Order: sequence, then structure tokens, then C-alpha cells
Amino acid sequence: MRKQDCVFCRIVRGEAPAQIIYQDEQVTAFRDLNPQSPTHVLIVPNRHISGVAEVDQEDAAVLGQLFVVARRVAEQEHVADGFRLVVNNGRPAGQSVFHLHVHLLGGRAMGWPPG
Ligand code: DGP
Repeated sequence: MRKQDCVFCRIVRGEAPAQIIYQDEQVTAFRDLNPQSPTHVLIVPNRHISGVAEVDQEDAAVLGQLFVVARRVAEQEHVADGFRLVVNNGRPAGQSVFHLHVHLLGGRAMGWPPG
């Protein structure tokens, strides 16, 4: 996957449409196209990282920022009392877009274990 062709890279650069609800120098948060809960936001590093299996030590700061922004989004979306963060890694685990992203799901009760 070339970065030019990555849909989440294109959203980060403003070249593809998305409902962006937060953006800073490191990360972008936008609403999922196919929401699985009343609140379903994707939080992504602005720099292309294909998945957790590809992360390096040098990515530690941006990975931390994904969680800082998750808290901020949860508060903004009024789901801070109960939300779930999901990171699928690899096709068998359900990853379909190969630009690392944290799903923030909230607004409904959730079961365990996940499917
Ligand atoms: P995953 O299956 O974990 O790789 O999640 C990919 C998610 O990305 C999935 O919930 C649908 C969402 N998605 C795919 N393409 C787009 C898009 O072009 N825009 C937005 N907003 N979401 C997308």
C-alpha cells in the first residue's frame, strides 16, 4: 500500500471526505463510515503506520497521543462513563484498513468476549 493510496492518509491530508472531529500535529479523529455503535470514532496517527505489528520504539509518543485523544473524544461525545477502544491487527483479527487506527465505541452496552 503506497501512502498516496491509503484512504486514512488521504483523510488526514483533507483529500478524502470525512467528519473530522479532532486533529493535531500527531493524530486525527473522525467518524467511522459504518458505525457499530451510537458513537464510533476512529483515531489514527497522521503518519502512516500500517498496524500494531509494525510499530517501533520511535512511535511511542504518537501511540500515547492516540490514548490522550481517546479520552478527549470520549468526553466530547459524552461517553466517558463507558466506552471501548479496539485495535484490530491483521486480517484474521478483522483489520480491513492497513493504517493503524483505534476504534472508540460508545453509547450502548457491550458484551464480552468480543466476536
Ligand atoms: P478495521 O476493520 O479495524 O480495519 O476498521 C476499519 C474501519 O474503517 C471500518 O469500521 C470502516 C471504516 N472505514 C473504512 N473506510 C472508511 C472511509 O473511507 N471513511 C471512514 N470515515 N471510515 C472508513
